Amino acid sequence: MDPQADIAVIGLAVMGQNLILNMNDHGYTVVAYNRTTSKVDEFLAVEAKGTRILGAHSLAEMVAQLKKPRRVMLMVKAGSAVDDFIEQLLPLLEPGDIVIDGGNSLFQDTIRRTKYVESKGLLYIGTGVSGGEEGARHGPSIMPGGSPAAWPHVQPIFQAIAAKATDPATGAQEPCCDWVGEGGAGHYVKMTHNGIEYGDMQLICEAYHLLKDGLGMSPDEMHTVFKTWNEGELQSYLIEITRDILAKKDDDGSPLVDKILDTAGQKGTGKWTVISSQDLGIPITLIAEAVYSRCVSALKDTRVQAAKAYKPGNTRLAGDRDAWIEDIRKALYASKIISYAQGYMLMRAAAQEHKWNLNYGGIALMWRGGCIIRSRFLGDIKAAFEKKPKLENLLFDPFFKKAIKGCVRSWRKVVSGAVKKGIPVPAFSTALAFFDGFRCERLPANLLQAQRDYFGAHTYERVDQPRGQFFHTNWTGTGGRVASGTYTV
Ligand code: 2AM
Repeated sequence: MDPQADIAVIGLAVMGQNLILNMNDHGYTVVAYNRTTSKVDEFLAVEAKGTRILGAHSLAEMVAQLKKPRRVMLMVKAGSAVDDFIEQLLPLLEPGDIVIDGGNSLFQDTIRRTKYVESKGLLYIGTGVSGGEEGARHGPSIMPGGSPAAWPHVQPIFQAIAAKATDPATGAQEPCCDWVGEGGAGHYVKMTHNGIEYGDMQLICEAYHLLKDGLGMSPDEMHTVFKTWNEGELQSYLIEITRDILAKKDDDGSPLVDKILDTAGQKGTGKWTVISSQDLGIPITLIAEAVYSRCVSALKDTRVQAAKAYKPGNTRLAGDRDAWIEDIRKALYASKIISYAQGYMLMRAAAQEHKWNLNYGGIALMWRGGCIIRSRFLGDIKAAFEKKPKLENLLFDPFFKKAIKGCVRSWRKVVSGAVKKGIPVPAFSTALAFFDGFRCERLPANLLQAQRDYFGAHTYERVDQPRGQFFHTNWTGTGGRVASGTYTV
């Protein structure tokens, strides 16, 4: 029998299964394989029953069912499982065949694997897939990168199964999937997406904390606030689920959210984003605070002790409640703009470092639907890059400039109010501190350079001399004349 499958998917955990079912819905014939082959039989007998989905009990059997060029997508645990499968697949595939990794791989691994697979004459794609189980089943956001020559062969499948979102420029429905760039670009953009997701979630949690402890609101009252917010410029999936979470009752009829232990977990993509920002020297302070806030939350037992040692005082914010709610909304909106501006600064720096030609508006459109950070706001970002593809910083776009200016009074009121009352707002306040630093023409780093030169002869540049000339001062009269030379880490 002639090979009839359009694509193979390896890995039958929930994401893999749902992607297969989604591909099947769009008319593609998929062959499914899993290390534990009993899962193939279970899948074919239950979830895939009555579909055209095929199964295989060995990689050779799987490959034999594929049309050429063969497309093999891995939906397995990130890490060594991906490398192991690549090794097993290479002898079974031919030049021109395509290996796709749809897991949450570290972008450096994807850079390495792209080079390795290409060196064997095959093509490689490392792709972010966002949207959780539901997204995978009915339309995820897909962010592919790797070997450019592979893209035309997977584009029809990926764009068919991806979520669709309205392009604000044309009003047309566009797939939330487009080619991101070479090597690890797709996984880098997915990683940044996850970092931004950490930031968005932390911002919402801080708003919730202020409404709860600052204004004494009940979950039902907060449900109404989030419902209203979701009808305006904050409209997004995360605000929407927060609205619904606040309305959810436990079996005894009390709000479920109040019963949930306040310790957050993490799987590491937020951390990777922050590590990459440190490598590139880009201040993504909001995502960093979001990661650290999860770490603080994890110190539950220590916090319980500390709460006894440093008893919090009255946390109620004085003044008109409705005015505070609107101020908190604006502080959240402004902080969110800062977070996305920082995320885009990071992607821009990574693109420069790795020579990726990223399409920033296209990325916003990919995130506009299907994924966890999907929002109306991303349409505004797309529009900003549409107007000016080479926009240096989101904060210079007229729409966002106006938005920030319209929020700044409320933002300061909320951050200072929270500080006075002892309600922690690390993401709101770091966003404001970044904004104030970003728009500060003369920071105190002149003093810092003087300190560095004082103790380490690290030299400094002068305001009255051209850039690139370095000076050293013998500050104490006892040091030598020799500078240690300039270096940047
Ligand atoms: P399994 O069902 O045989 O455990 C999510 O964990 C998916 O990744 C599952 O399909 C799982 O296969 C697969 N997976 C995890 N680690 C693996 C490994 N080291 N080798 C092959 N597949 C692996």
